[in-house]
Formats: sequence, C-alpha cells, structure tokens
Amino acid sequence: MISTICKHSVSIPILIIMLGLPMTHADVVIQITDQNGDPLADATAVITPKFEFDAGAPTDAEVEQINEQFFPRVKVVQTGSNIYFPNQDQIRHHVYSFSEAKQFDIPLYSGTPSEPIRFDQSGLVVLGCNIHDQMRGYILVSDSPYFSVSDSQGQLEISLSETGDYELSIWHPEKDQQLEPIQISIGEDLSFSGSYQLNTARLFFPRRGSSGGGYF
Ligand SMILES: [Cu+2]
Repeated sequence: MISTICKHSVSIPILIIMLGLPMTHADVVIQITDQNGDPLADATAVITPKFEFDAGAPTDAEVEQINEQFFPRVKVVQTGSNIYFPNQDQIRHHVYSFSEAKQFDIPLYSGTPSEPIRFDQSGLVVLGCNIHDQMRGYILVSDSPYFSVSDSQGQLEISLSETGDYELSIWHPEKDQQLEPIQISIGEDLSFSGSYQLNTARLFFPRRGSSGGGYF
C-alpha cells in the first residue's frame, strides 16, 4: 500500500514498501520515491532490534573522492568502523568534519592516507573539503548492524536474522525535520508490509557554478 498524499507544495513524501520474504531470515526490501514518484537515492535505513542482539565486529570501509565529490555521497557504517578516504583525483583534498559524532581533519593529501579514521560514536558525520566548498558527504554511524542506503532506483535491502520487534529509522540529506522511528515487527512468517510518508523541505546544496571551474 502506498500513500501519496502531499501536504505541502515543497514536501517530499518518501514512500516505503517493506516486503519480508518467507526465508530463514527476513529480507526487508524498501522502495523510496520522491513526491513525483521518482526513485530517491541516498536515503538511509537503519533497523535496530528492540531486544538484545550481537552487533558483531565492524568492518573497514571507504569513502573516495572522485571528480571533487565524495563517493558514495552517503555511507552508513557500524559504530567502531575504520574508514579510509582514498583521493582518486589528481588534485589534493583536505577532508574534515566538525560534527559532534566525529571531529577530524586530514590535511591536504593525495592518494590514500595510511591511517584510517575510526568512527567510534553513533550519529551523523557531515564531511567537507577545505578546498572545495561544494564537496559534501555524509556518514551515518550506527550501533545496529542492520542498515542500507537506497540506490539509484530508490531501493535498498536489509536482511534480518531474527523475528521480533524492531525500530526503523529513515534519513535523507535533503530532509529538514526530525523523522520519527517506525516500529515494525517481524513475525514467524517473516513477512512484513507497510507504508510510510515523510514530508521534508527540499534543500538545495551548493553546486558547482560556472565560475567554480577547475574540476576534472
Ligand atoms: Cu577537495
């Protein structure tokens, strides 16, 4: 079931369809679209068990810099993960964050810094580059190991290994309001369906102006 009620002319309803497949684990599939029904990429979904769970060990990750952009633009990692920031451009970058969840600074560099940055506190970390103001990236640090980011088709999948009650949190860089977590329950049949609508103001982030030049 999809609700497409648009309460505001600048709102973005984000629609979510969740399908649990009858397997030994639940494959949660989420489809996210914008107010035009177009797929919305770069939305994050984190599903947190409301029961004791073993988060397992975090894995290393990468956020590259390609053509003066962070790639991927949005990344979710588990708390405690180490992230490398390989610079694939022929120019140097100076990656930093002032976010509460992680402050760090990698002064002007080329190639891959030998030491990763460890993200040991959950929360949102906004990335910038001291040289290129238009570069903006996002790292969501999650205590739960169950998360994903929507692709260009607005789709993401998350596998859950246990039945029970969970909390689903959705986030997108262009939202401007607090999103309430969604309570979901994975029953014995491991099937789940639901819909969710999110209204956010569309935010426009700095783009490369014609006077910016110098990239590629
Ligand atoms: Cu840069």
